[in-house]
Amino acid sequence: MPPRAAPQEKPRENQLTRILTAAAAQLGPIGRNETRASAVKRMIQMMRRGKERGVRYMVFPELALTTFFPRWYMEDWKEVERFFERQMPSADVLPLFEAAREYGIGFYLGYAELTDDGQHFNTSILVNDKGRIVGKYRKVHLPGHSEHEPQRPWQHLEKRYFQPGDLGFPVWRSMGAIHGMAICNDRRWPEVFREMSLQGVEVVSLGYNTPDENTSASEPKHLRNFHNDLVLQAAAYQNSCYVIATAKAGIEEGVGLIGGSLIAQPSGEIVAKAQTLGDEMVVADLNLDATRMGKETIFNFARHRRIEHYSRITGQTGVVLPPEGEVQGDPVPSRHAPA
Ligand code: CDV
Repeated sequence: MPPRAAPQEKPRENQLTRILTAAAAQLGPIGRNETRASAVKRMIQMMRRGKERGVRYMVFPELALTTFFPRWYMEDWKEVERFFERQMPSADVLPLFEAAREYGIGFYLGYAELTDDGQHFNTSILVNDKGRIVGKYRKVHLPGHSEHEPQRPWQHLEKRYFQPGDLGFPVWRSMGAIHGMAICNDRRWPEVFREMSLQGVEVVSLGYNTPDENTSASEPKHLRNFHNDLVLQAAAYQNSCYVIATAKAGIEEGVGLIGGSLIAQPSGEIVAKAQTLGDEMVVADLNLDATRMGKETIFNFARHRRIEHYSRITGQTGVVLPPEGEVQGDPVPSRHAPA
């Protein structure tokens, strides 16, 4: 029998042609009395450093302009709304947009949005390297509670202060990539990433404020960072995309926030991770063409998804248990039974 020819290695097309140098721009704590202008100044400092390192896109945290105010119960909505933005960019935030244009660096920014008709959202925007807003996302999965729970050491009142997002999970073409956005708790929900990857997403940006302790149930502290890595890496792998996740970190108004900002690549591996709990930039070259392998093979959705079996995903929220009682199954014939 003639020897079998070695399989020809397919040439890799467009190798290293689409690189987006990106950064997770982690912020250390922002105090209750810190001004937006001060937070913006810190972000611009990072942008300047990003420029020196060849960064073209930066991701800032969730609610990046103020302290994480849902930790306090406030009855007076005037007090609450002091943490919200009525326009974007406001005069305080405009310098960040100008820096983006000057340095040619696009960014993701999380903030509390108050609309003209009085709606409150936990929002992020995608701003391109010319300083223009190209996309907006409003957080869908709001964690926490809506009433004061005095037994907790601090509150998590996102369900009180925000409405669930009403924009779904769009994606946008910008800066040579297909971008999607999510915010904090969204990362724990695989549907979020699948919605975006069904639109071909290549880069998902996500900001977060995650306390280092679970105040609703007892849980070892180390799990907070473990679960962060776990869901972000799984999302990157199962959707063959990059995930840039950026924390607000450190002790903020007495509450510890996990850091661990990271960039995960389509293999699910972490390519860069924060070392500190302060202002820190984590940089990586995103090879956008590296998202194709997974999208064309094991996660080729058009070939492999079986939507006829997925109706519960959109038709049901809570768990519906099977009927009570153990299923008996058919009797198995015994080897020792008389013939
Ligand atoms: N800001 C958040 O959404 N925080 C949640 C906490 C409350 C668990 C998170 O998922 O990290």
